Amino acid sequence: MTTAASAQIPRHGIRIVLIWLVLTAIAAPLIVFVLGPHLPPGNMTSEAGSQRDANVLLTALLVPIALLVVTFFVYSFVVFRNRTGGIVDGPPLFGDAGVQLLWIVLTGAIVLALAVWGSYTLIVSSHGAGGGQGPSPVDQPKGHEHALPVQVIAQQWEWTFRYPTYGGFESRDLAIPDNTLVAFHVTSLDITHSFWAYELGVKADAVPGVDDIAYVNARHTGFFQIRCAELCGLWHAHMAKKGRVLSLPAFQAWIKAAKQKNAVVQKYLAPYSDVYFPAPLRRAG
Ligand SMILES: [Cu+2]
Repeated sequence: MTTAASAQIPRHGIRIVLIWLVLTAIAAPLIVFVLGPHLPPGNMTSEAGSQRDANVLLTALLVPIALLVVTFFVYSFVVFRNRTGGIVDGPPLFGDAGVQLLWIVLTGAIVLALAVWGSYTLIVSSHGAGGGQGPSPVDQPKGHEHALPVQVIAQQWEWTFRYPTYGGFESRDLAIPDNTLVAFHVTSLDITHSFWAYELGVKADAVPGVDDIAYVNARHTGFFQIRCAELCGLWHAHMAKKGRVLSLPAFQAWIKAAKQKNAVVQKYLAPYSDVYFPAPLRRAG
């Protein structure tokens, strides 16, 4: 490399950093304030809200890194183009200890900080919602002992729901009250499924013989999607329905009507329990 060319390097570096800073200053507020509110899974529950905040932070952190790479490439394509027409090899590069060290320290710090923050969010601030931590989540939300229990039962290929506070009746529809802490007790009758209530920010494994608890506190009324998030056989994709968050009076009215509607099957149901054993197991015994 000629002396003149080497002298140009800091100037190019400063220009790239300046362009990158301007682009980042434009992109960061757009991500946080314009794109952020629309990122999944929304804000229907406090648990979903904390997951959305995680998505906003990750996007806001990753976009400057992507912009730096793109800026460097575009700048290089434009400025360092070979305009002579002939095929000329560029000067050989033999590494740069400073840049390498900076790269390792910076990326290492970002990854470690995200790992610490991600673990904290998963374990503490999301209260085990969707963490699938089994019957005793590492962290439980305040007042969890007074949470409204709703049992979610998966089987090939249907979801049913039981309300132990209201006599343990079983319903094919799911409704929960707003501004109330709800404890989903997710289990399965046959094989492994996964209860994914998208807008609630809940994804909990449904495993036979396991009572998997996930808490949610819905901020407002509305519909939410329920899906099975574990490939569970031929009609896996049919394990989809809509759940509802109702106001407390509407929920109580719904409970009354649903209990009445499902009363005919009540006598065929097993008594309410944390888990149930599927018929083949019972036959084997
Ligand atoms: Cu399933």
